Amino acid sequence: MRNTIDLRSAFHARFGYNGPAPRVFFAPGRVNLIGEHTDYNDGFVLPVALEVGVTVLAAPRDDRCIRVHGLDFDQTVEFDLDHPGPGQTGRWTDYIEGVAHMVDARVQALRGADLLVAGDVPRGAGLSSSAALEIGTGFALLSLAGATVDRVALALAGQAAEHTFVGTRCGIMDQLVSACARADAALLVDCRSLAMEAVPLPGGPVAILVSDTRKKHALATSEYNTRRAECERGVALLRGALPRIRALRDVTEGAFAEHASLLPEPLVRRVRHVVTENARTQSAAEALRRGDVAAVGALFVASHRSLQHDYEVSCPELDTLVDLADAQAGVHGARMTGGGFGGSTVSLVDESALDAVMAAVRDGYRSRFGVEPGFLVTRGGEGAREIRG
Ligand code: GAF
Repeated sequence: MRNTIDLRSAFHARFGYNGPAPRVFFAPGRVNLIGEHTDYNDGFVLPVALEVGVTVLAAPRDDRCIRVHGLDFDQTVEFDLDHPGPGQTGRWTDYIEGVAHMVDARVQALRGADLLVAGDVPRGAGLSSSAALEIGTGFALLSLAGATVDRVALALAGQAAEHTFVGTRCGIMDQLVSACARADAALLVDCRSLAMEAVPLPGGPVAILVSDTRKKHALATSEYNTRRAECERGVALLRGALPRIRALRDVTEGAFAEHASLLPEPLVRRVRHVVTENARTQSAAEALRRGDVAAVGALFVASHRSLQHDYEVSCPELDTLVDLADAQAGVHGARMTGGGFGGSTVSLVDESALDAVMAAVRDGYRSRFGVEPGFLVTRGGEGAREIRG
């Protein structure tokens, strides 16, 4: 989280503000342990909130205008809650304007506000700085309006904002973990019922290492929407033999094996990824509950190969980080995390081996791509909250 003393003085300077101290809110980014591209198939995911995220300073206004200053972009933008813009401008403010309108539509009583937002999630690393922006600003606006923050409803508002104002047909994982995560735990989410379980992380001797390719995921939005459409087409074709299925979540590994011939290339591989990834995610949650880190690591490795060859959302940079990590002593397993086409990997690493693993991965990656990867170690952060004092 950014230093709130610095942010308060930036708030006063930017808005020429002399009222009572602005309130401070924080929402985290995330790293997904396993369950990739399963959320929009009504499946299971197992993400962890990070300790880094987006900090929002907020003071109410007497009108219905939202004035927002992005410290990282050095840009101030204004919009009016009563006259929504068209959205999809491609600017960072689409997320904020989108969530403000979605939240306003639900509670009907938002006040205008001055907002200052500042992040410390590495940008473009696929760690959901956008979901943190949506959840942090939505949380702030609801709190200023005196409304009770229903965290699941807030996550759904963030997802709706992304569909409408940004144009990505994302699932619910990123917003839900940013809003609802518990410290030191992964969040097992059933993305159909939205039932959640905090599964304690091994902690102590095992760390979660995030390695950033520093490659921007340029194709992410168009390819993401294509994958989602392929899954929907897969469901439609499988319904010929399995009329009761509503989503790929309803297809068991046995049913898939029996009816795979109904699916042409590449749909057969797309569906195989989702069906097997759902099973892996539930197995990983079970293994985590019994503290079996080796079993979780083996599932990471299988998940990555499935994303690489069947779902085809990896890239040479992600594959290299995974292969380098998997070759090191003390690494239980590594995989790409998030939407893919760049972004980051996640590895389970013995605490005692962390420095050696980072050094070996850094050297190997730099000698192939000429850039150093970024690293971040997390113990599992907490969901969105107001920071008092
Ligand atoms: C992105 C999306 F926003 C998530 O909803 C999820 O689908 C993820 O890609 C892939 O698992 O982060």
